[in-house]
Amino acid sequence: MSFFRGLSTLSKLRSRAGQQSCLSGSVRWIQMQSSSNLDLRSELQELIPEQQERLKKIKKEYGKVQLGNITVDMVLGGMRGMTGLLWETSLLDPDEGIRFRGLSIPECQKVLPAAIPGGEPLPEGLLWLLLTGKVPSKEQVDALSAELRQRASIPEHVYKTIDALPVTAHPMTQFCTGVMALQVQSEFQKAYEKGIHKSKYWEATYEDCLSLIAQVPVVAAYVYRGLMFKNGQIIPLDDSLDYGGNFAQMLGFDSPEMLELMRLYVTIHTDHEGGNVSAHTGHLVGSALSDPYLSFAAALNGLAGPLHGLANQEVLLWIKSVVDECGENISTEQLKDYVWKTLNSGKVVPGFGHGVLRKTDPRYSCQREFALKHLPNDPLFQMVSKLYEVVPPILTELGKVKNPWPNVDAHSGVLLNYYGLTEARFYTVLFGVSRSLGICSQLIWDRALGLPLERPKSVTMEWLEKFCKKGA
Ligand code: AMX
Repeated sequence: MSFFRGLSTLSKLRSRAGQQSCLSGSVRWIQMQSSSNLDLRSELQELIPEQQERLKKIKKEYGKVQLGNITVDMVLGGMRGMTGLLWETSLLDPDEGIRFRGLSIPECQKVLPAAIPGGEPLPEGLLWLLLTGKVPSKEQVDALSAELRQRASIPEHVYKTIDALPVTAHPMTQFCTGVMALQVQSEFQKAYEKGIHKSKYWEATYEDCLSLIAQVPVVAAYVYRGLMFKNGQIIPLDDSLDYGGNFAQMLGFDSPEMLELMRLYVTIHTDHEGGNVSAHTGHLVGSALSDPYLSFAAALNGLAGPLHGLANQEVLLWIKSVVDECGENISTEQLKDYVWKTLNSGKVVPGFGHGVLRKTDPRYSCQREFALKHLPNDPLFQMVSKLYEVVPPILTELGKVKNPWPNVDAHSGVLLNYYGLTEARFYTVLFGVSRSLGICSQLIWDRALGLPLERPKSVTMEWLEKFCKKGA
């Protein structure tokens, strides 16, 4: 059945949620046998053999088909534009933005189950979609929420390990240390030591991934509520709440709007195909059969870089520095001057630009929609709107920036700040919690499909010079 010719189709699909699959391509759905599995693992168990066969067929029939030419620019340019990875859970189009198993963000907002009528999608629903390619029913999502709550307990040593760090350690350092401390419970590692057969790798990986996804919000909340920001006043998990809602309340926020924001936030930050630093790192480390905790901790270290996930922190700090210096009622001309001042001091404008996207990031747009609905008069939101007008022409004028438009990080901080989560240095941890859903989903498929150790060839400058002269 062909799909996505208009959002009107989506309302029809809602009633059939749980009966369709978009596994067969990024913008095509195929009819699947209806499934009544409430258990995600059983659902996967059914899907894996067919996807293994599919991969075998692709290898056999198309193994020698060329996907493009590798140029010296690509090698020197951080592999931009070089197709070199298999990543099943999402696909990024430079103009249109991300699709999760074929579904754009607005489409996910329409079809994924929500906590309240017409509300934001539940991240558990997106996890189900990423893993199975199917839109889950509300019952399936509720069962998954309950499973995640059951898996969320944290061994005491994890807290002690975090506490051993200086109070001033960056929240991402604390968070990543917590994830590393969780690693001692890895089922995959234990099973591997016992000599598990490779056909069973995915099962132990699944166990670790579901536990990790369940545990990271608790660890993140511990970091937030710790001595750095909230004097160690820890708030326990609420057994009646979903994943995103629970995360917000463990952080100390219980307004219905903040719960909705967190559901949206966690949903949209999960996955952005495979080549970005955090996703690629998780996949690369996982390819050595490092367990999901090791792989995800590595991914977090990449996310902590200012050109990647740390940009959300940088954006709010930058916006606040504009307000400190020029006030909330800054004129357009003054704002332009401030942007130029930033650029002339050799810095980037955080929250703008992208390695793949060439238009406004739909993750930015849906946060803007949220802001227009809930906080249209917030002065910092108005500053973000003004930046949307001011920054792209300036970056275009620079002449070298390939994408002058805002990315996901240009918006998230002002929303969080509005609801009282004002500590910008914590923002990348939120991004990290969400990324666990995407990176872990792909790790499970990496193991299920038996994807190999990643090992691209590298060369030296001397090699390049000799090779190119020979060819010239
Ligand atoms: N401000 C100033 N200069 C920028 C810029 C920005 N927002 N975006 C790109 N440029 C510059 C680059 O630094 C580069 O300059 P150089 O040639 O002197 O080194 C030049 O423009 C070309 O870069 P590009 O090909 O357009 O981008 P890229 O793929 O190399 O980098 C990114 C992409 C995101 C790192 C870059 O746009 C950037 O630094 N943006 C600001 C930081 C940011 O918002 N990061 C978050 C991205 C989303 C995410 O991962 N969470």
